[in-house]
Amino acid sequence: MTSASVSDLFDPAEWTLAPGAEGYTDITAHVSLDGRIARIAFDRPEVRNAFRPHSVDELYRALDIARQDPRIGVVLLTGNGPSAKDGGWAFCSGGDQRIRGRDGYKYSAEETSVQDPARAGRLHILEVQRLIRFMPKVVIAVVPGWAAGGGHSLHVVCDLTIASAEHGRFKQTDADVGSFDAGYGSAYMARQTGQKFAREVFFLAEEYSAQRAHEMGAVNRVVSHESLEREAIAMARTILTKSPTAIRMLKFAFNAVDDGMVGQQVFAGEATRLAYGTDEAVEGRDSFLEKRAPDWSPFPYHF
Ligand code: S0N
Repeated sequence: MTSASVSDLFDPAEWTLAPGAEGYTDITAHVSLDGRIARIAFDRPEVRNAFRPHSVDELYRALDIARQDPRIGVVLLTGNGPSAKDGGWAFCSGGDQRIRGRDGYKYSAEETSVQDPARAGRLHILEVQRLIRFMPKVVIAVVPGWAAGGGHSLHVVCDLTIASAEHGRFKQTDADVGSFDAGYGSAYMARQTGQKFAREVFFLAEEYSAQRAHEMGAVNRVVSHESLEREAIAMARTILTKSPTAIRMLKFAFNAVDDGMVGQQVFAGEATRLAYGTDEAVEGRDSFLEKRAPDWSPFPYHF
């Protein structure tokens, strides 16, 4: 696969194909040569990287493979480009409006050869949002162009966003097309920018430059277009110098305040996993297996 066939910003010297990525049609998935960073990209530049149900299936699969890979610490989510039609760049323009049915996104003959009524109408991009939110790794939205509609929501749910100064554009078109992300896309955005800006972005559906989105608190870094992926990789490399456990616990701690009981569950699950590594937990397990009362005497009530 040549650089040009992936994206003009893609550096083939950095990446190798991710496991299982050979068959993808709507996305591309790569891992860095040392196996520690994943690059997953929408690959429908002719429609500003809009996703159809099949795109979302592939995206979910690629993200889940990255989630389960113990070597990968950071995921870059981006959009390939530019469009061969008009040279336009996009991160993602949300759901493909050409195939939106009355009750969501329909699989049609052009979408898949397998007609599965159980899957019709699923807004399963929300499952992708939750995967990004709950994966114990940092996910960076790398925005080379438009982030619109459901694509805007995806950048919002990512842990960090880096955007192209020249082509990065943000627009929440949901209300223009009778759609609304009433979950993370809006409520979590309000956490980032404050209520006034988030309401403006949704109610006016205007276009914002990367710089303006940065000023609002929705974008971490604005960099030159040509350096976008290099800078994203540099951010990832910095994160990879940190303690994986610290990063994981911090991500879940940042999430927990907005995620209710599920946030508590995710954070607590990690705490429990850490506790299993202590002598105290080993004593609890061993006492059960050895059919004796546990001896907690070596373990303090206060440090
Ligand atoms: C992105 C925009 C602003 C770019 O404008 P620009 O640069 O002028 O390009 P265009 O000429 O408009 O586009 C180039 C070609 O690409 C096609 N195209 C663009 N976006 C889409 C799309 N989303 N679906 C299908 N085709 C698209 C154009 O038609 C054009 O094709 P040609 O050359 O053949 O004419 C601008 O394109 C724009 O506004 N796009 C639409 C953005 C949008 O409204 N997206 C949908 C929003 N809703 C969702 O995403 C719902 C799904 C979802 O994620 C969700 C699920 C559950 C709950 C909530 C949500 C949620 O909304 O977040």
